Amino acid sequence: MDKSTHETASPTSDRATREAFYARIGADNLAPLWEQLHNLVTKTPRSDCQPAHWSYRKVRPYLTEATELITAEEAERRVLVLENPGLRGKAAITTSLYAGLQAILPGEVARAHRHSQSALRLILEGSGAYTSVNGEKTIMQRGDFVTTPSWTWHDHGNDSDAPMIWLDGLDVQLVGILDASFAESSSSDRQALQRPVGDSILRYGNGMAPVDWQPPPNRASPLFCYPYERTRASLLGMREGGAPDPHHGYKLRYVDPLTGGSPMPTMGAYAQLLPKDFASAPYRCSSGTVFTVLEGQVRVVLDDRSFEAQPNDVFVIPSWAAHRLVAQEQAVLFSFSDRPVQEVLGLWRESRD
Ligand code: GTQ
Repeated sequence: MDKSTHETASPTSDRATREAFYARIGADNLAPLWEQLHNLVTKTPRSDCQPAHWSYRKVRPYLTEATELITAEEAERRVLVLENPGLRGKAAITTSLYAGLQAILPGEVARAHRHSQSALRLILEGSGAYTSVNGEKTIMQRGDFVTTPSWTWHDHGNDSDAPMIWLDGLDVQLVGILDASFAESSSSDRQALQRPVGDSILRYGNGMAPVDWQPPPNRASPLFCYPYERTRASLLGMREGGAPDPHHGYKLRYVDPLTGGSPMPTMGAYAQLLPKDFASAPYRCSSGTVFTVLEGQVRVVLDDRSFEAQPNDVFVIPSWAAHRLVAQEQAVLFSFSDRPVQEVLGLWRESRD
């Protein structure tokens, strides 16, 4: 073999020559990998998503203003989007997920539609409004976790005498990156009801299932309401039964009772109880995670900042950001993330320091 092929090549071009080359090939839709390799294949996640905190006390008056500005009917969904400060203009709370606060006044209806995006709701304020999913109405109370899986018809209405506010979580960005968004509006405001209130809890929520049940094509749980009463009873019961996990306190994930998987394939949802004076050990995982406080108060401590989260506040921890949770009083947190997606793709990681 020619000896010259083994010699180390010396740099042959200056910056200007290279830039000129990049410009020429750029005109043919080509780009040099070597200029961006280290930004594409990073040693650890490098997210534009920033840690952020929305105080309910601050946001709540804006929701009242929004109800004076536009009707639920005109808006279709009257929502203030929680935009991550590192991702402004993208309607994203993390790189993969969307979150918003939806308000619906007594007598209002948010008309029926369906879309390929999966949605979850966590009820923050009010009681007695409903969401109908695929022909079944669920009456919602504070703390309830409700799903509207991909391509299910859903409409919301408020027959109570007070405003109802909930946190919406959707996989908008995930579906967007896959170019898999489809949506349809119903010709009627309210979908026809096919089953009585509570039917899915009776059929799927008691450790049993209809004898010939088959998994649906959207791969979502047929149970779509998880009442807070039950979640809370489980968390309080666990507290009596043993020591908390040093990183999570007492933490449960919501499941599809028929598969053990997440309620919807694209988003995992969690509830955790932090006992009074609990201070978690540092933790991080590769799923950016959105939290809301259901009870108590939590101090969230990151490397370069910390904040105090009160009931109904929302906060977000980006992928791979180490954090600790400190509870001065007993606290209950709800959270959601893209963890099931990363797990099924073999990507999910955590680090427990
Ligand atoms: O309630 O159907 O926050 O379709 C964003 C998109 C809520 C909903 C949102 C939606 C909904």
